[in-house]
Amino acid sequence: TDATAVPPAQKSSWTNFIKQIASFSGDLSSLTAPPFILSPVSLTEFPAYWGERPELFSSIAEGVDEEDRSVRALKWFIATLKGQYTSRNEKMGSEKKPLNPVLGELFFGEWPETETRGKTTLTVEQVSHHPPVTAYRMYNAKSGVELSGFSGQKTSFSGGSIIVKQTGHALLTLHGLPTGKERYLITLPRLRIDGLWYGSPYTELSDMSYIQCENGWLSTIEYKGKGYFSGKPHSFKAVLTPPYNHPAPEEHTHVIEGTWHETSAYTKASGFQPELKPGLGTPYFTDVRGPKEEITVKPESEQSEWESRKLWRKVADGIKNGDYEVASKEKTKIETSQRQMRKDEQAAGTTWKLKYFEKIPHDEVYEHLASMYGGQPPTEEMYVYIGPDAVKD
Ligand code: CLR
Repeated sequence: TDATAVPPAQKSSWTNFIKQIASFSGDLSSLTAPPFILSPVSLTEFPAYWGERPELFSSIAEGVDEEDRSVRALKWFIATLKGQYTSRNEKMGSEKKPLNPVLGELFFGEWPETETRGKTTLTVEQVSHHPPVTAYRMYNAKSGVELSGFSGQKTSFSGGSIIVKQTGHALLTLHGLPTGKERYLITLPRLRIDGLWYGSPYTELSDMSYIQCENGWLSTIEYKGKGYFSGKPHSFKAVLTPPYNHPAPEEHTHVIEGTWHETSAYTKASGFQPELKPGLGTPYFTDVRGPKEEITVKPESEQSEWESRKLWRKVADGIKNGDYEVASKEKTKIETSQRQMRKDEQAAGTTWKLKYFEKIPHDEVYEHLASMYGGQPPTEEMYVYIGPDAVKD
């Protein structure tokens, strides 16, 4: 096959890169990729995808009961997938290799307050360099909706595709409901990076992910690509089921099908929210064909040296301008200074101190919620947000 999207001068280096990937499993970030596939954006910016539908996020707390809030949590989650998994293709022509964050790298931003919603803020910190792990916290004080979590990847190669198992989880907490707080565990789908031979990688999702509310409502989301149940790429089917002791489970089971990058709709009429019945009222459960709202970030002149865009500016400019010599020289500078910091720490018998998060080896909330649907792994670590506006309740 001809790697049509690969610039002629980079063909052999692309073939080499693919071969490296194929004979390798673990942390892709350390592999050297040809310039055409490099993205000028660091992985610390990726948690911003969670916030690009700010109205859907803050309005989760407006649900009238547990069922309504679970529906809203599912709707917001599905609506973030397009940004998470197809936006590089839209912006840069294909999936690309993001910049590999340094330990301690930070990313901040917000979605400003409007008439219909309060301000949502995002704090991201790179909490491990090898393997890369990113911790994040997103918070809307007005509605009391908070998302916190961490993200890592385990990669392998199979049938010509990169398989990415996401590690980590997210917790969605609704603070200050009349009934107290309500927590949801969100797990993450598996990725398959296809299109490698052609030099135009794209992401498809597979397997399942879950949104388990502590009051028993559970969304099970199944992902399929081309050639599976709908034959369309980026397809999913989500089933929201009530707690085991619910008096009318059948009428309160919600089934939604569609594509996460375009539209989805109820395929089984639910007794609840009759306006969402197929063919009635609002036709779609999610419709993300319209624009999303990107995060607002302070100008670099006001950022610290540790903030992602400022830290990587020269590398990013090199990549964008096609000046890969500059990009690689600047990248080496950053890496050398990181190595020196690690050496100095070792000599002094200290370790790097996280600024906004604290690592806990076992997350009891995760354990409790994962046990409700038999989620794996049975236990997991967590990075708890300890910034100035941490919510204590
Ligand atoms: C990071 C966490 C986000 C969702 C997300 C989307 C795309 C993923 C990314 C995560 C991790 C890094 C990733 C990327 C797609 C490609 C890239 C797996 C999971 C790898 C490292 C790059 C492979 C290189 C090819 C493009 C050649 O919430």
